[in-house]
Amino acid sequence: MKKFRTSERLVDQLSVDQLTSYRAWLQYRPIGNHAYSQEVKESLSEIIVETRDEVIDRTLAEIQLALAEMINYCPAIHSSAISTRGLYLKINPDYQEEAFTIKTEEERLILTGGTSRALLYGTFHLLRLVQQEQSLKHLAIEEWPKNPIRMINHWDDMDGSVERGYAGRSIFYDNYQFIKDRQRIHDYARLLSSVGINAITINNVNVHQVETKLITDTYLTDVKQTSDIFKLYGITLYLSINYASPIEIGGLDTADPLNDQVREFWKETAKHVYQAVPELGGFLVKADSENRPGPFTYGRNHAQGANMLAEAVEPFGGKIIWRCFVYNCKQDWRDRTTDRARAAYDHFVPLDGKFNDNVVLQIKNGPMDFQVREPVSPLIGGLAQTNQLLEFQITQEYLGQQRHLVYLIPQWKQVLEFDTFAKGQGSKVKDIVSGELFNNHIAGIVGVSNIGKDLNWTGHTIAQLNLYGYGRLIWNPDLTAEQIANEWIKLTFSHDSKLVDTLLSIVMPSWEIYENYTSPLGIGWMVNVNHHYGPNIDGYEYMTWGTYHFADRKGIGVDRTLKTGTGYTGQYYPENRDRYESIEQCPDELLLFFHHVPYTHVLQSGKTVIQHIYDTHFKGVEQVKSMIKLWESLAEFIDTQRYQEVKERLEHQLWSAKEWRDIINTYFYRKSGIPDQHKRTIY
Ligand code: GCV
Repeated sequence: MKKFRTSERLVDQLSVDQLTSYRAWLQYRPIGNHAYSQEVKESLSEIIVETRDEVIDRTLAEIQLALAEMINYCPAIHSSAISTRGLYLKINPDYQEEAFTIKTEEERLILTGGTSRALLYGTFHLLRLVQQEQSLKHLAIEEWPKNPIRMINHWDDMDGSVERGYAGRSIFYDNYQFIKDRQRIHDYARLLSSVGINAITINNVNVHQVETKLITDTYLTDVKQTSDIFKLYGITLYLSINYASPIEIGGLDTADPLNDQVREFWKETAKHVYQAVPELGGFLVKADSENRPGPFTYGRNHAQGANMLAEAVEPFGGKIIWRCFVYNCKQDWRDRTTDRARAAYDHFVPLDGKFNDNVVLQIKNGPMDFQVREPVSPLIGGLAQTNQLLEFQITQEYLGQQRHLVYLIPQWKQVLEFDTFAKGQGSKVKDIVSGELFNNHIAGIVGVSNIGKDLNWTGHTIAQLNLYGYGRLIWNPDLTAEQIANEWIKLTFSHDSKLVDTLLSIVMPSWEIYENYTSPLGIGWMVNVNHHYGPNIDGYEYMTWGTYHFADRKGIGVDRTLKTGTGYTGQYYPENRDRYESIEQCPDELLLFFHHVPYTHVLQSGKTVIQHIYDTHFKGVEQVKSMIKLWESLAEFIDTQRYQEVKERLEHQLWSAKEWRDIINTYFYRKSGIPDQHKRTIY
């Protein structure tokens, strides 16, 4: 048995520590506890499986690999039982497609799934239990995913770069070609399926000239070969397309969705693409957004644009995923009436109910753009008759770009638990995007990838947790952030209680710590233009992007109220509208998103806005210092490579946090003239 199933060449080149980084949460560390190892050997002494297909073959290979590594035992595979023990894999068509149960029945373990994909998920679940040394003696597990679509979007370009990628270059492309050695993709597909991901787009939503040809013969063979790899792991491939393809590759002079030739172009193109890749999930479209083409050019609306494409892919069971990130990126900063936060709702709510059944709208979690703190997009809950997907960003564009340690699940939990009141109290985001509340045909969650060619996939080792956690959370949004981190730590490092507790105390508050030393009270941005890293308070203040803080000598914040502001609060159902509209009731952490207030305004916490800014920024830096101390106390538990890599990033994080602290505090001290009550150093 190979030591680890990745490319031989890669294994040969890697040191033990490097391989450990590469394995991420699929470590399959040898189990030292002899009694437990014996228990596993007995429960899984053989594997009985009646039917075989390519996904089941992967499943079986995974069990054999994992057990060989963890307990030095390789169970035989039989098509019928030859003893009273062992793991029985069964498919039960009465189960939901992706549901599985794992039950201990006498001496045997029965893993039953709706499809072979469910067996794969069940197997990874079981192997997680084994790595965490949990007893297999009385299992009665029932699992099914809350979200039907659990997707990753790659923002990879074919030159090999990754837009907003902080973990190296693309694992798919280099120099406008698909990378021929596809082992990395295999290993990635395996990692994704281990946490239940079932869909992926492999190219950037900003579809440039060359990528437009992904739907042509130039690249379709490569697309098919890539899709075949993901298919082995139950993952459906989608492509991002260029709305202007009829012009760019079809020789037409228009992309008007109501033009017959355009409609014909898309029908023929879809037919051709599906001949090459019959299992393709469909197309993802960013239209009329950030200089991308779209139906607005022709005076058409987004339902007309999306439905035209939907008709083209419909005969092949395809879906059109249509992004709602549509706003005016050429706004005049002098114009206080236009509010970017309003845009998605204003564009799409009037079209509710007008989209075809195989169209699904993809909505970012907040109304702006993945800031450290934003309210939940009012479009979620605002659309009652339209399929929708929620979009998170796993890559940390505005959250420290994988140089800062930030655990994102606590933020996403708040989004999923948010009560929209769309159908009265209890209309939570998690039940809307799962399709349950409005009975949607297509539903689920999408996350923008945080991986690249870096050996540890994510640049920052701890950013592996965000990918792991994303998969686990969208499978079951009721898992707590702490449960997810706890699992990941045990799988990735060890279950020594000091290690687990210490690492938990590092990751759990990390989002709040990042917020403490960066942009305060929901105002967002304050980053450098274009690359979005590091503090630059006025970076976007006089630009066209619609992201302003309006700080002057008296106060700060954007008035988005109905009474005196942009009226954005009116996009929420009354309970939330009234809470956000009122300065007294608006939660402190979102105050500056909704209100323009004087620096002396007293928050619900009892502090003034200015003192809050000073206090959180001084505190944030001290918190990063504590994180470093905690990490240093783990040196003996962690291999040198992962330990050092994280330590170096934490040290950089401290430097960067100090920059943020001093620049923000100094800026607001100079603007307001109000000194810090505690007389700390401000420049
Ligand atoms: C892929 C933000 C990012 C862009 C990204 C865009 C989007 O504006 O900065 O890099 O483009 O969102 O989500 O389409």
